[in-house]
Amino acid sequence: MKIVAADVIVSSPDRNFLTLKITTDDGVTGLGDGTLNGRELSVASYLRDHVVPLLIGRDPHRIEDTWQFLYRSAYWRRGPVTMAAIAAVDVALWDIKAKAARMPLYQLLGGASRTGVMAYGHASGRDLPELFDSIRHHLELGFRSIRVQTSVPGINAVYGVAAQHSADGKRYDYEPAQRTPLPAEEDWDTRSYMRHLPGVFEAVRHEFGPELPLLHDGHHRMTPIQAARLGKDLEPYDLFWLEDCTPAENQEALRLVRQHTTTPLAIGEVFNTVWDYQTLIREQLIDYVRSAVTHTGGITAMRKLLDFAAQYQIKSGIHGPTDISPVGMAAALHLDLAIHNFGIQEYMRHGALTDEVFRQSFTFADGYLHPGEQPGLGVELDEEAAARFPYVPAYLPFNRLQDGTVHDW
Ligand code: EZ4
Ligand code: CO
Repeated sequence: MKIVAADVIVSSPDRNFLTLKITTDDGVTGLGDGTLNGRELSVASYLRDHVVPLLIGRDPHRIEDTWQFLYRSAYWRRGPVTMAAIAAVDVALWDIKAKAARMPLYQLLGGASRTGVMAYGHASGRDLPELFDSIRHHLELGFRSIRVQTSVPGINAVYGVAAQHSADGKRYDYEPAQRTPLPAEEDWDTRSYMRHLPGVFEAVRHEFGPELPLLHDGHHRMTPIQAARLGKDLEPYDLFWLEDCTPAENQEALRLVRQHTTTPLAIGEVFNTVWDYQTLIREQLIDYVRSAVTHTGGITAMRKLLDFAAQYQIKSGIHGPTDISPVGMAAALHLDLAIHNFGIQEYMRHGALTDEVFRQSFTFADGYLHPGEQPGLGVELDEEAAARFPYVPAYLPFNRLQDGTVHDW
C-alpha cells in the first residue's frame, strides 16, 4: 500500500476545522484532525508546504516510523503547530489501518476495556437561576457529570459562560472563538472570582445533592498560592476536578497547590508532548491528563503519554471542546474505550452544520459516549458540504485586568 494523495481541507461550518484526508493507491482514505483554534491556517501551511510532499509514496501502515520521521526530521521539535500537524497525519493513518483491517479503531488499540465512555457536559449561567436551568438541561440531555462555570459580580465577560455573548438572550452552547477581525477583550479580577465561586458550588450542591460529579475550569488565571486557596475552599463540595488552576507551562507551581489541597487537579489542554508532563506525572502532582489527541501528536503519542500516566494512577480527561472536530473527537473515543486508565471525556456537542460536513457514527446515551462499530474512526467527510463553508477568520478572546494589564485568558 502507498499514499497517493494528502489533501488539507479547511472548512467553517459552525466554526473552523482543519481536516487532513490521506488517500492510498488501493482507494482507502483516512481522516485526521489538526484544528488549532484561532491559528488554523498555520497548521494548514505546515502540512501543505512541508509534510504532504513527504507523505506521497510512503507505506501508510508504517505509523510509528512516519511519526518518528515527521517529529525528528523536522529538527525543530514540539510546539502546537508541529504537533497538531503530526496528529492529523497520525490519526489519518490509524483510520486507514483500521479500515484496511475492517475493524473499528478501538479493536486495534487492544479492544474495549469498558462498555461506554463517561462524558461531562458544560453548564453555565450568569446567575444561580440561569446556572440551575443549564444544569437541569444537561441532566435532561443525559449528562451524568457536569462542568460548572458562572459569571462573577463586577466582571462583564467570563470564560465559559454561554449566555453572556448572546445579543438576543437565546441560550447557546459556549463557543469561545469569535468570528471577529480582532480578538475580543474580556475583563478579569481573580480576587472577585475566588470570593464568588465557593458560594456557587455550595448552592449547586444544595440544589442537586452530593452525588452528581461536578467539575470546574480555572482556565490558567490563578497564581500558585491563589490556586492552593481555591482548592481548599472547594474541598467541601467534592469536585471531580479543578482544571488548569494555574498557567500550565509552570509545572513546579503544581507542587505548591498539591501540598495544600486534596481537590483533584486536571491540567494540560494546551500541552503538546509527554515532556510537558514530565514533572507533573513523575511527582504525581495531577490526577487527570487534559491533552487532546488533536494537539498532542495523535493516537501514537497519546497512548504513550497515558501509559506513562497510568504507572502513577493518573487518568485520562481528554480535551473535547467544539474546537476539536468530530474526527478528533472520534479518535479520542476509540482511545478512551481501549485504555485502562480512562477517567472522563469532555463532550460539547457540535452544531447542526458541523454534523452535515462530518458524518459521524459515535453515539451519546445516558451519559456515555461510544465510538460505534464502523471500520476505522467511523467519521466520513462530505467534501461538497465542506466546500460550502469556507474559512472565516476567528480569534479566541483575551483578558485585561481593571488597570489594563493583559492577563492569562
Ligand atoms: O478554552 O478549547 O476545557 N475546555 C476549555 C476550552 C478551551 C478552548 C480553547 O480553544 O478550556 O473551552
Ligand atoms: Co479547559
